[in-house]
Amino acid sequence: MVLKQKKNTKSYTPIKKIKLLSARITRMKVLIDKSIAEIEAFNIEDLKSLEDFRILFLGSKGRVKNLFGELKGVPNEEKREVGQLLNNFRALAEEKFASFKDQLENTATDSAKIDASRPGDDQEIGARHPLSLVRSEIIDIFNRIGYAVSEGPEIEDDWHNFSALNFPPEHPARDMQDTFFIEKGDVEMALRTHTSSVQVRVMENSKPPIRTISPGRVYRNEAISARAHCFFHQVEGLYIDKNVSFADLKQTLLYFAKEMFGEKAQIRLRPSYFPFTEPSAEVDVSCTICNSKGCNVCKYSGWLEILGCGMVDPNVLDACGIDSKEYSGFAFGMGIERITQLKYKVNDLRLYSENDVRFLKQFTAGI
Ligand code: 2NM
Repeated sequence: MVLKQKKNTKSYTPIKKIKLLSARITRMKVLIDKSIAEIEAFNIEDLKSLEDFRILFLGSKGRVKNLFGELKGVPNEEKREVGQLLNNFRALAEEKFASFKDQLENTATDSAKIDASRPGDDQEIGARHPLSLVRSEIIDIFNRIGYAVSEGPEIEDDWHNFSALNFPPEHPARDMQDTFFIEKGDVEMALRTHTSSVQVRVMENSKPPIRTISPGRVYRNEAISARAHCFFHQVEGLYIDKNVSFADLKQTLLYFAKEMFGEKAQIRLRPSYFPFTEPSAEVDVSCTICNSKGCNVCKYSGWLEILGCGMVDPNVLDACGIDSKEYSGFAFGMGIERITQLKYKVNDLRLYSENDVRFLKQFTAGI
């Protein structure tokens, strides 16, 4: 009988059991719903509350872990449904955590994020180009004695580049082999071969006294080598007033040489020829590399050629509308590459335009 009863009892068991288990599932569903509401209400506002959230829901003793633990007691036929609910619940907690983590890590400025004891990142410092450094230095030196800076176009007409500057029609510089010519409509234009063309404009447009320097890029039709390039940079100077003399020119250039190469620098002038000046001279500075003792840079002469100069030819003054009977002036021109070569011992002109950082970064200290 006992067995029977037992049997009878057993026949009731499934109903009882299902009821019991249903109560268990209902309880889980209630718990999940409660936890979902908790997730939604949880206020994450910094890394600390984010971590609290993680521990409460996703930690090893958190809600997700606990509820998944209870899945073991759920009968197989209901595991699927409850498992689905639990998966959704876990996904909700993970999504909220990831989204706040992302936001906080990208915007956080609080001390939890910034480690003030870390060494700073290295900053790559650019360098000014040596030609630019030397150009600025030349401009500064002449600014100090009252010279203004004038600039003009690189594409010039025949008048400003040649005729006004007393270049005779048959002068070799007017040849295709020496100058780059370009067609502009019907007119033939030249890439300026010197910045004297800028000074023609200054003379045409202003009255003496004139004290100006014209830095800029110029072009010559030359084969490129270590010593020549088809473009380079010049600074030309012009001073026009009443009674300007050759002595004024010499003193101005001596001042320049001492400012540029040091107090010990000396200059010497050798007679020369330029179409726009008469008389003309070439100027050497005492070799700063060997103190004039003789070295391979000055070719054991003790002197280095740095510029050309002269008294502005009266033809040039008159062509530019300045009365050569009332005024006189001097002019000079130097290559920035050449001055830079002497100052920084650059042995190949091509280095200036190749943009090799190993060359350029040697000038960082000049900033
Ligand atoms: C030089 C040498 C000598 C020069 C002449 C002029 C101007 F416009 F007044 F005629 N400007 N620059 C000059 C004179 C340039 O370069 C070697």
